Amino acid sequence: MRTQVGIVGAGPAGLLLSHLLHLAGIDSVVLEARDRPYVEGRIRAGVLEQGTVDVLNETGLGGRMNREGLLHHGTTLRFRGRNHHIDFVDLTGKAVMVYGQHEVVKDLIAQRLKDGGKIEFEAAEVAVHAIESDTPYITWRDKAGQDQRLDCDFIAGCDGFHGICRPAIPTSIQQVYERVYPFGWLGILAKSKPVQEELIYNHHPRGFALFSMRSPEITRLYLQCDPDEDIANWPDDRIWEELHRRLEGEDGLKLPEGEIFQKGVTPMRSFVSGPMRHGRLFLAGDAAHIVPPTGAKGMNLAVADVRYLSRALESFYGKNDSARLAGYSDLCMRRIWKAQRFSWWMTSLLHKFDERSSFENEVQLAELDYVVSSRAAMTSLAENYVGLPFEEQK
Ligand code: RFL
Ligand code: PHB
Repeated sequence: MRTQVGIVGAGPAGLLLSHLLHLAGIDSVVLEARDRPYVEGRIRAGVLEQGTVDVLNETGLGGRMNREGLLHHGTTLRFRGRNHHIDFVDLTGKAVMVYGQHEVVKDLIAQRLKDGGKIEFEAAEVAVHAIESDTPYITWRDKAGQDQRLDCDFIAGCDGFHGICRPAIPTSIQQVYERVYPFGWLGILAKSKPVQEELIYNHHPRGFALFSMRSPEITRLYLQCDPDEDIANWPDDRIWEELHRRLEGEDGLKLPEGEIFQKGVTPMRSFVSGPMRHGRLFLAGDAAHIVPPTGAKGMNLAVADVRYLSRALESFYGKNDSARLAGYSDLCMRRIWKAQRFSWWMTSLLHKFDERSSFENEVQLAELDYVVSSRAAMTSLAENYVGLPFEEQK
């Protein structure tokens, strides 16, 4: 088999890249280790930056998102049992969209298949070869057990944090930056009405909690927990009890309960590996970087990467110009490090750190107080949360 761009991974990065390339007249094939129901049911991110929403709208993918997604004009920081509203639209003129990542993935898969796109699900033992040459190729075993080979001009490694593409880059030229946090998030989906229209980022002496949602009937809730917490230790009653303790307060906020139909624990880390290119292999999304979810940046960064990558490939094929491909990693890194900074800052602002002294805990509360009382500080939070503007590609 032959294509122009071989894409490993059918997450938001790989699927959107394939869609953007198709619109530019560039052929691609996507290879995905899992089956379609698994990929479409994987519950992850929920907040789309304005720039992500724009990309989806501009490329014909906004239909269901605009009907079913929830446009949020602001968010709430909560501490000492009181809500503090941050008005994104007033502060930045922009908003965010609450629309599940798996819904974006469903929309992308439907569109790719409608456009005749090729997605090979259940591709086993995917391996990339000859990435330092002009004739790279990918091998895998298909779901019928047949060995397959895909020859291509370029390979896009969109296979997430645990994928095979990043390890294909020699460690001697890879620079890795990492911070592992001493906690994780226990996340649930529940059939209960959202307690309010906006998300609540809640600081509490027992640990952080986040109230989010997926629809007017479904809430998404998270609790800070140990990174290796065993979900078996968290029967539903215990989860609700802890959520009530952390989220409710003297202002009378009452969290409605409902049937919990999904739960899981995610450890938290910040991770960057660069450069994002080696020879004819380009990394995008979680394959190259991970942020803690507190800033809601992971999927949005994946979208920004492939937006840049598709334009660079367009210049290569359309104008025989490799300059954008050469500049891809540096351009992405500037955005990635700003998102890393913001995600790290939101994480340290809102979580409980056992190693912090009582002095540092008071400084943390003072910072929260400052953020919600200074228009300058709120603007800084808001402009990062709704997403910094895309840089023009030279
Ligand atoms: P993905 O989504 O991990 O997709 C990678 C795909 O590659 C496949 N794969 C392989 N395929 C073939 N061969 C192999 N050897 C393969 N190895 C892996 C995988 O099966 C998968 O289909 O990476 P991508 O596309 O870069 O997308 C990144 C996002 O998924 C991620 O950054 C976000 O989910 C992070 N995130 C959030 N991001 C946001 O923008 N806003 C949020 O509100 C937000 N909340 C979150 C989050 C992530 C969370 N978890 C569970 C990590 C909340 C949570 C709890
Ligand atoms: C979510 O709804 O899953 C969500 C929202 C905001 C975050 C992280 C996750 O910061």
